[in-house]
Amino acid sequence: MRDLESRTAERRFLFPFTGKAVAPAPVWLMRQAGRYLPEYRKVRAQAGSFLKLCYSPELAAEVTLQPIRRFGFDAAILFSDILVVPDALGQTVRFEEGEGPRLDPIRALDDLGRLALSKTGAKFSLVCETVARLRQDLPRETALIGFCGAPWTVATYVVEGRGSADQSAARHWAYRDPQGFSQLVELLTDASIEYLSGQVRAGADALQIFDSWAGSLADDQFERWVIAPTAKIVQAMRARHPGVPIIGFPRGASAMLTRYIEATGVDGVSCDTSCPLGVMQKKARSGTVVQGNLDPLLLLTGGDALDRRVEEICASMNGLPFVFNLGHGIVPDTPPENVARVVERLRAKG
Ligand code: 1CP
Repeated sequence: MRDLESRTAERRFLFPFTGKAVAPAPVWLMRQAGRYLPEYRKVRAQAGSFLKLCYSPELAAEVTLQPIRRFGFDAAILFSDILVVPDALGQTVRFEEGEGPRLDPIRALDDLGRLALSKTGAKFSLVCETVARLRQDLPRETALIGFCGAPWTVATYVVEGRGSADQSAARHWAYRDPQGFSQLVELLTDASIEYLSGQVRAGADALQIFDSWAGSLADDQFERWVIAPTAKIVQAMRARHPGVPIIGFPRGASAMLTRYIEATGVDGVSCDTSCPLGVMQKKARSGTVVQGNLDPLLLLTGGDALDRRVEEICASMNGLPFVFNLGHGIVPDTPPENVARVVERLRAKG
């Protein structure tokens, strides 16, 4: 793995991570591959199921490349899903059309025996093969971001068996039986370390840890289930792969952002839509790379409202190490023209 300095020379996305602001700001968007693109829907149909798409290196690489070809983003994000980790560990995961993920729930320590790190090899290898293909097929100037779900967020799906409004099944287990729940979180932490390491060995330039449900925890629980496992992942990655930037996305937890940055050791934070621009600016001034935080709904709205907010975000972060992104993922009804419009406007600022 070449060091950050030499990769940075080719890839603008990495500039902010060496402390340098760059104009125009590098840009990529969460869920930049997906259903809003007709070319994605075509490949998705060809693959048959969502997980087959994730485990087909050729097709997964193709859908990762689609938004790069269309919009020329500064970074590609591996096409996969955070639920690949429990699936590879041995939990049954299905994606129902239009309904989201369904897993056979693990509600207590007795069920945990269904999952094992030793089962992950074959499925993790397929994802790493996608990464290796991508590093060959992507333009030299495009960075490649690998990712995993944070152990807490993945645990909410493992325990609930689906997406939920308040993550109560996982939060309840964590209160009722913290020792048992910590065994699940430790298993997911260890699996995530192996998964991310494999992605870096295969050619990922940077990593993002998605903690979409970080905002549902009380502060003492946040310490134990968000901070501690994330810090362990960051430490392990630093030891194995120094110089690979790590971005955390503790969605819904802006009030805990300072603690999160200090205690986990991440290089960057992806800020959600509700994070005030003033808070992002302050974090960037103190040396953390911030990423964010356009409301994905403005990509549906388009027009002046979209342009104004893009301007506001850029003006607020001007001259600070910053990556332009959304505050959460692109929604399926987004007109691709609005995505093109944002990229054009950002580039015009250069
Ligand atoms: O029908 C389809 O094609 C499935 C839609 C879809 C897509 C395009 C899912 C199902 N996952 C993905 C890809 C995906 N998921 C990526 C690929 C890279 C990119 O950004 O382009 C990434 C990084 C994720 C991460 C992910 N999956 C998160 C974290 C980020 C977030 O959005 O909060 C979460 C929570 C998931 C779970 C998941 N996978 C899919 C859905 C619909 C969901 C949400 C389920 C729910 O809570 O209801």
